[in-house]
Amino acid sequence: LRLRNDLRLALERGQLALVYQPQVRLADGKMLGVEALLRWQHPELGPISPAEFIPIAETCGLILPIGDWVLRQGLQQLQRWDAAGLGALTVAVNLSAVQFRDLRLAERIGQLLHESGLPAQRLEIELTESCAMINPQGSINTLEGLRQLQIPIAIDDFGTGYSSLSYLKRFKVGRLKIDQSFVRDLHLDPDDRAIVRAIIGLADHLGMRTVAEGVETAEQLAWLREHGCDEAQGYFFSRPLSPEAMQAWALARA
Ligand code: G
Ligand code: G
Ligand code: MN
Ligand code: NA
Repeated sequence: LRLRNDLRLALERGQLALVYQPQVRLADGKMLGVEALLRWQHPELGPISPAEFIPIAETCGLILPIGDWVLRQGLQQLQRWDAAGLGALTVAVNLSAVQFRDLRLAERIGQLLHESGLPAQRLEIELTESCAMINPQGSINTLEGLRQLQIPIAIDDFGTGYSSLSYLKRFKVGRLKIDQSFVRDLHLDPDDRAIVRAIIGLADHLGMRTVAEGVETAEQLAWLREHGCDEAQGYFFSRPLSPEAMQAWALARA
């Protein structure tokens, strides 16, 4: 209850911030974009994870304003990085199930894009597999609305939910993010290797790209590259960084 009240104030008082983690193309090591990750610096309790406060925001009507703030902030950051000469990066934003079932989602995001003046292709919406499967037919409709606006979509934490392959085909998303639980023990566990190979093969055949999450070692990276994964993200490249640190990282790498 305390957190709920504090969260109400957090937006107004500037306690929310985005950090960014690079997404790197494996073929040539080029940084293509970032994932935006939300942080709450509580004045007394210190940093609170979105895993803890997003569910609270969902139950008290705060997720839509917070979600809009994240989208607007991420797009504004892209404009600042454009001005700093970082090259046309994309920003991937996580969406909660409550945002996703808002019937005006496409309209809201279209409006925020319009305000930013950026093309839709510079944004990517990340939707978890379990969130997409709460109401699969509803998801198909919502995803169609986003597709009409040419907004790229990724299925996040792929492999941990229970999406049937027939729905996956009908969702028509551009990218699958391979959950980090399969990447972690890639070098130890032949089952994980089989699963990741299968996801990459499936994505290839359905015309989707793959992003491996939670890549921490050169061995994982080499295996993923060798097996045709398109992109990767994880501590091997960088932890999530402040906008300033992300900019320095990108410029040093370019
Ligand atoms: O970055 P971190 O490991 O703390 O993220 C924890 C969880 O919070 C992840 O599942 C991530 O997808 C989610 N998350 C991070 N930022 C956002 C956000 O802006 N909106 C939503 N809905 N979830 C987020
Ligand atoms: O659910 P989602 O995939 O959006 O959340 C990503 C989460 O994973 C973030 O909280 C982020 O901080 C975390 N993360 C990113 N890279 C790594 C990594 O290489 N290893 C681990 N253990 N966590 C990571
Ligand atoms: Mn994500
Ligand atoms: Na994920």
